[in-house]
Amino acid sequence: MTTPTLITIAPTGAESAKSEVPALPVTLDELVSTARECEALGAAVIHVHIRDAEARPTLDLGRLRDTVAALREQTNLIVQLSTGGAVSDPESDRLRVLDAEPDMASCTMGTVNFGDDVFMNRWEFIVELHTRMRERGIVPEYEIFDLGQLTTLRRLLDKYGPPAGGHVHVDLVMGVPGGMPGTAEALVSCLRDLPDGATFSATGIGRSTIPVMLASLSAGGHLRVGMEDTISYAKGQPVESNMQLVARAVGFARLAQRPPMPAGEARALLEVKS
Ligand code: KMH
Ligand code: ZN
Repeated sequence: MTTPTLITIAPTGAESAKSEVPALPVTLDELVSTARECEALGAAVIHVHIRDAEARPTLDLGRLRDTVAALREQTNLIVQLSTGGAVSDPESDRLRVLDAEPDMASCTMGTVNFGDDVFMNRWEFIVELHTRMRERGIVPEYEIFDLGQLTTLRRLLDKYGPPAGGHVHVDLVMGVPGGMPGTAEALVSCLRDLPDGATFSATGIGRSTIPVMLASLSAGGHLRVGMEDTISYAKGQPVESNMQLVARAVGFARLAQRPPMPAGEARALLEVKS
């Protein structure tokens, strides 16, 4: 039996500037229309970073609430808010993201060098995020930037119990300068340390996008794609839209005989409340 592929779209991120990447969706209208088109192509989850009126990354709670409401109203996608934000965001703002009551939220399992910056995720902060999500029924996606962060995840689950819903889903974010490389070998070495029963998706930053996608499909994993992670479609060819990336992922998934997973099935798999 084939396992369908859960496809997550990460359309915006916090790193690229709209002035340099004009196709980046930064307004609520742009985000919602991107979400609708990606859903029609086969995405089931949307990983959301939002921007302010000047297209700068923001964790403004009012905007986050409006975004969750609009995506719920106009799509059937599972709405996952980023608690990672931008590297400069304080912990208090990142925790407050949960007040927007998304279906899911990201929860990164450790500090990592992030290009020239540092993406800080202290143990106490991780515990606080995990605990608050458990209390509120928000399903985490545990973000793993390096192999040792899977050890942190196992420690977290051992000490503080399973996440809301009980199912553990991780996303391997590969190829960040400072994290694990975006290679098949690195992906395979992560598999051994996944918690029992966990599912995983993977995304490869920049030029590691395609190798990671193919490795994940081969290893029974799922896919995250989008302009948060990839702004070149091929060498010298900027990404035209998030839909272009989802369409490519769907094509690879179908070739692997693992068609896109419908959102309803994804909700059941991830134990997201309907
Ligand atoms: N923007 C990165 C510093 C997440 O969304 O949880 C962190 C990030 C991870 O994107
Ligand atoms: Zn993110």
